[in-house]
Amino acid sequence: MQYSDDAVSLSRDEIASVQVGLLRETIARARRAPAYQDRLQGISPDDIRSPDDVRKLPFTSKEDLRAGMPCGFLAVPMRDVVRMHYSSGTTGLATAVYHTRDDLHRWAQCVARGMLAGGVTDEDVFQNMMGYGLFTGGLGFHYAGELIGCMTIPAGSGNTERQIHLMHTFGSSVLHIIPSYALRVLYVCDGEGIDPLRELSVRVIYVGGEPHSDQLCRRIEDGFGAKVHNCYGLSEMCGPGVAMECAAQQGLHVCEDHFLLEVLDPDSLEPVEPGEPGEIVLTTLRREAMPLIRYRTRDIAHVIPGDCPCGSRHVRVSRIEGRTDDMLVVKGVNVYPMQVERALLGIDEVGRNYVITLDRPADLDRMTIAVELTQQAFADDMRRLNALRERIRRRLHSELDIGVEVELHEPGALPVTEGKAVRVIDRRDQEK
Ligand code: DLL
Repeated sequence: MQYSDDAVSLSRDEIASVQVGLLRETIARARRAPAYQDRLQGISPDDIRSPDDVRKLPFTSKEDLRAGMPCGFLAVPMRDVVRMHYSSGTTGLATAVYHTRDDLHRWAQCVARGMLAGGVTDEDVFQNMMGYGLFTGGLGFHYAGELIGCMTIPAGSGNTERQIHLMHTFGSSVLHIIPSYALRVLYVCDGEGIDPLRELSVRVIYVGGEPHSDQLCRRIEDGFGAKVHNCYGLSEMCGPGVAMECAAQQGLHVCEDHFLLEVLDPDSLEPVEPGEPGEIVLTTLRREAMPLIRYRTRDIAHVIPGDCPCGSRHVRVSRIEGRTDDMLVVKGVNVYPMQVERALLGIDEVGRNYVITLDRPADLDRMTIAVELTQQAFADDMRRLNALRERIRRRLHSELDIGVEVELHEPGALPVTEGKAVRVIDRRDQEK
């Protein structure tokens, strides 16, 4: 029988009432963790009468998790823990996240909900091209694929030729992959003379785990002839599956019966209006081993106002627009790496990879953007290459409001990672 999920059809009122009940339980459970005993003093589950009452609770930060390592946030006896993951997130020292058996099952349900919303069924062959191991990307989707009943191929990341061979041989129809790595796969297909549109059967691709632009998703869609769905998550909540894009591709639905979302101004910590960007702050509603209250993700996104045509009333968020900690201040101007990607990938001649380097010669900030071109563009004569460099430079200038240096490279020249891409090298501190 096809796996299904009733919670997806909850009304707004039902979601609010489920959240109040679960938030009360979460407070009671979190109190068992040493790190929350003091913080939650004086707060009673009865103080929660609406989801907005979450604002009566204290925040939790990555620094708090680090200070509580290894077991300060553990709310169950260790014998109830069946797995741990270990995450550095995007920056900094790693922290442990623990799961009970039920936590793992509910995590699989969240991811499965998103996969169903993208049209995945038990007839699909699902190739999971994310790292298995301490990183949550691989195992997080693996059990969801099996829950739905897909033939699930635990391909892991890397070994691109073998990945393509698997897709070809087993007719993989659904992929889960880091977005920058998806472009690499297309590049290798090209080199091997494989046309993904004719020779592969991919129809749905889940991407996530790192910031990426709409333009990048459209390139992956065109390359594979498939629909790309964005999936957001972080190890501290579980991993992938906190919010996923449905077939309408108009934002990511948060699993609101598992996570309570706030979008706050990162300075005032007051809620922003729907449509306005702010920091995503999340409270787990069902997690047993490690409930987290008002966890400050540092990810920036906005709530998408209005109803989604897919029918789900679970709130939608935009793609991640940046992080409060990846903002670069260059020549006094705030710059997010995502703006660079957006500008570059709107240019046809630009290939699949770019790297931003910052240094400070003669005490002045300099931003250099190394860009790989497509094979065809790179083969052009010097005059046309110079004109192209100037066009890219101007495009970046108007997007970022600062002058930048542009270097053009041949395809494959810049370093690639099979995990999360490293896009920014900031050498300014070393030059003080
Ligand atoms: O990256 C979980 C995940 C794996 C999500 C696979 C989706 C797919 P962490 O390693 O703890 O967990 O890193 C979490 O990655 O706070 C974001 O900054 C970033 N991130 C995750 N998904 C997206 C996305 C996993 N779809 C951190 N878009 C988060 C942009 C993302 N950034």
